[in-house]
Formats: sequence, C-alpha cells, structure tokens
Amino acid sequence: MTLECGTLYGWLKEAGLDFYAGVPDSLLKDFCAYVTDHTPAERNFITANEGSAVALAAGHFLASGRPGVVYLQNSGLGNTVNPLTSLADQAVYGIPMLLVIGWRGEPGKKDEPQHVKMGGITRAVLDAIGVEHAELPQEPDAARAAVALASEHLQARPAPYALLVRAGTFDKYKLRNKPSSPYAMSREEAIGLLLDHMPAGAKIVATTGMPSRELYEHREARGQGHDTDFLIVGSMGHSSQIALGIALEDRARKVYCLDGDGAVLMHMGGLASIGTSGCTNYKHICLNNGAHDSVGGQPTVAFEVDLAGVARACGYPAVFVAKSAAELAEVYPAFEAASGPAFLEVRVKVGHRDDLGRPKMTPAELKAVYMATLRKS
Ligand SMILES: Cc1ncc(C[n+]2csc(CCOP(=O)(O)OP(=O)(O)O)c2C)c(N)n1
Repeated sequence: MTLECGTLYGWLKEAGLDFYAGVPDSLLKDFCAYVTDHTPAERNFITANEGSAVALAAGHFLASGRPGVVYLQNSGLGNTVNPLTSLADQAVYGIPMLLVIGWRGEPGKKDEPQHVKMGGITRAVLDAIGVEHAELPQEPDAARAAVALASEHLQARPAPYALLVRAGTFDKYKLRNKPSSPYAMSREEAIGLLLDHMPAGAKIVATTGMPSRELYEHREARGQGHDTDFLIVGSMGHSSQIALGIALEDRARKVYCLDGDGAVLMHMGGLASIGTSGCTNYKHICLNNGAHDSVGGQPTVAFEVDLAGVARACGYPAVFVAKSAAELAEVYPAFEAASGPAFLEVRVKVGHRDDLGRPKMTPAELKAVYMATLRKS
C-alpha cells in the first residue's frame, strides 16, 4: 500500500502546515509535483539550495507564527546544517519547521554510490544536530499518526522536526504545471552539438544528474572513452568550482564546465570566484532548461533571470547565449576563441529519454582515468 500525495498534503494543511520551501528530490518527486500543482506560487518556493529553504521557513515563522514545511533530499542535509544549528536550533532562536526528507541510500536498499554514505548516516546526522525525527510510514493510518505526532512536536517544542521518507512511499503523481519552454533543442542534443564543436580531448567537468548521464551516453555512442570527462554524480552545484580548481593548476589548458541551471543557482556565488579568477582558460557552459529535470522537472527561476548577465556582472569578460542549434553553431567559435573566463548559456527544453543509462564505471574508475588524462596533457 502506498500513500496518496494529496492525502498527506491534506493532513499537513489540517495541521496548519501550508507554506512550503525546498529543493525537489527524485524520491519525493510525486509529492513535490503535487505541492507544485496545488499550492499558490507565493506559498511554495523552490529555493536555490536547502539551507535557503530553512531560512525562508524561519522568516515565514517570524512573520506568521506558523511553521513551514521544508522538503529536501538527504543529500541536501549538509546544506541545511548551518541554519538548522545556528538559527533554528532551540538553543539559538528556536524555530519550528517540518523537514520532509527523501531518504536516498537507505541502509539495505541498493542505490547509487553518491547516496550510500549519507543514506547510512542520515538519522545519526539528525541526532547529532538535535533534530527529532521519525519515518513516514506508507500505510495511511500509521502515516496519519506520524503526521499528528510531528504536529504535536512542533507545537510543544520550538525546534525543527523531520519526517524521513523511504523510496516508494507515495502513489504516482505526474506534474501538470511543467515549465513551458519555447526552445526546441533538447539538452542531450545540445551536449552532442557541443562535443562536435569542442576541440578533441577537451577536459570537461559535468554537473549532477541527467547532464552527466547524457554525456556518458554520447561517449559510448561515439565509441570514445570517458577519460576526458569528470562526472559529478553528487555534490550538486559544485562542478564549476571543481573546474576552477583544475583551471588554476595549469592556465595553458582549457577546462570546460557543463553546468545545469538548478546547479548554477544552488551555489551562484561561485560565479564571482570564477569571474574574478583571471582564468582565461575557463569555459563555463550552462544548459538552461528552466527546471530541475533530473528529479521530476519542477521549475527553477532560471528563465526569469539573466544568467548570462549575472556572469557578466561577476567579471566573465566573454558571455554568449544560444537559444537554438543554429545559434549554438553560430556563437560557439567566438566562445571557443574568447579569452576567458567565458560563459555560454544554452537554452534547451526540459525532458530526457526514458531509457537513459547510468555510467557503468565507478566513481573511483572515472577519477583514475581523468587524473591520468590531466597528468598527460
Ligand atoms: C544538494 C543536493 N540537493 C538536491 C539534489 C537532488 N538533485 C539531483 S539533480 C537535481 C536537479 C538539477 O537541476 P539542474 O542543475 O537544472 O539540471 P537538470 O537536471 O535540469 O539538467 C537535484 C535537485 C542533490 N543531488 N544534491
């Protein structure tokens, strides 16, 4: 038996919990989609990162006296630790909020390598930072009791409380309010075109989720190896700084960061570090689909802000935008030739192939071949 997203949503509403903030998660994608479809935009903020969601819920509490709901994948727990311990904690300001945490890498369940460590320690991390928590059962009566208990906790104790959600808890719910996209090119097609244009042997660092998986599949389809690609399987938002670390080490070697819009927004401060680094060899490409495609397609705000303008304001001397395959072919030579840091925003439509594979090489193998390549050239 699974839990209907609308049922949980209704119980939370009855308990006075109707303000949401968070970053979508693959495991919570049905519930996140339900929230996106049924909550007015001003009461559901998809935030840049999970720490921002905790802070937003804190502000909501200060102004309304009502706890908010913060949804996140447990990989984002790290991003919340600072505001949970130094803001919301009972020994500081004591701010109640309900954390709904997707439990990737739950012990005993098979999951991707990047989720195993955090999955095993999620409860211990919550214990260590003093966040009381319980699992959300799938069985509706037990789930209702867990929500009632959570609500009692939030009333009795001014502190965050967490519900841990296992894989397969919710009924299927498909997002209706998908971000509309005026762009025809898919991200996978854009990655293929970029590979066609990049110099042979270009060193790439690719962001979390589908972009890395699509890059991997392109290499397979082309019969090329994976030794020039560092695929960030976790650590969302950090690919650009990894690429910066590589670029700084040898300024004669160009480095290409293949980023996502959600990832750029998550740690947007990194653009200022890159823009002021003086790394003429840095090439930053953001595949902007206006969505968190990898975890269900919930919108980001990246079509409402000017990412290329942000890069320019952060000091990138060369900034380009392509909104179609033809525009990409047109601007790419100038992007390639520019003295960087150079930024190229490629606008693409949301979505991916259903049969997209996952890297067959382990992170350790990918790291070994990539480091060997960097040492050679
Ligand atoms: C810190 C953290 N929060 C959330 C996630 C779950 N997650 C994985 S990929 C992804 C969406 C990435 O969106 P974007 O960068 O726009 O790339 P897209 O999938 O749209 O191509 C999310 C939220 C994660 N891996 N790490």
